[in-house]
Amino acid sequence: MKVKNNIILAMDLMDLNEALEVTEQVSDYIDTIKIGYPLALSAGLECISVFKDSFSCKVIADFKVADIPETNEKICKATLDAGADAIIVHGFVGADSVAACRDVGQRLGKDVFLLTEMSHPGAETFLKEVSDDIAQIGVELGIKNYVAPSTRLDRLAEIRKVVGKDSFIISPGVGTQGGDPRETLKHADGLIVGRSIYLSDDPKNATKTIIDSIK
Ligand code: NUP
Repeated sequence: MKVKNNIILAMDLMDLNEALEVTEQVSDYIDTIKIGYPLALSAGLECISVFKDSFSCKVIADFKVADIPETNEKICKATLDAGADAIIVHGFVGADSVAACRDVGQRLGKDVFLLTEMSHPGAETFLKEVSDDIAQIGVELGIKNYVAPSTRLDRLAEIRKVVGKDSFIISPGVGTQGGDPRETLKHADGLIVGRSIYLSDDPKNATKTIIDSIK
């Protein structure tokens, strides 16, 4: 996946019109939008195609799919059929569940992102211990796209080592959660940025400031 200016907007505003207005303001700079449960549950799954039609953007559905393989398959199919270009899936559920997502992605010609370690402090309780193994499962399954945290650069660097330089890593936690854009891009290919942009008084300028800081 090619991401303009290496920035993915995490659009977690829950009012569709407001979400579209803010996205419009940054659309010169950003061509990839991540939509998760906050917006999809408030505005409906159709919001994916509304974004795609309005901005000709790529949409990554952040549904952190984490179920048995048969259910994962249904979730991925419904999401990708609704127009999403990619879907984020959890790895802690094991290889069979991830493989089910991978297969739907392959069948529909769409991307599957494997979430390894999460960016929030609570990820240290359980996930941190197993995230290298999760990344390794992804490698064994031939997954090429990963999500790994900008808030713990040592962990991000380690996960990069596991998945290799040819894999594509996008990294949340930049800005509000404390991650630094420039440092993060030493290990990742794309930054996921939400509140620092969509809660800013001037989302366009906030985006430009991040872009200037990573040049
Ligand atoms: O580990 C993760 N951390 C994280 O923040 C995995 C994620 N998918 N996210 C998502 O990235 C989170 O749900 C939100 O949509 C976005 C970060 O937003 P913000 O902290 O920049 O507002």
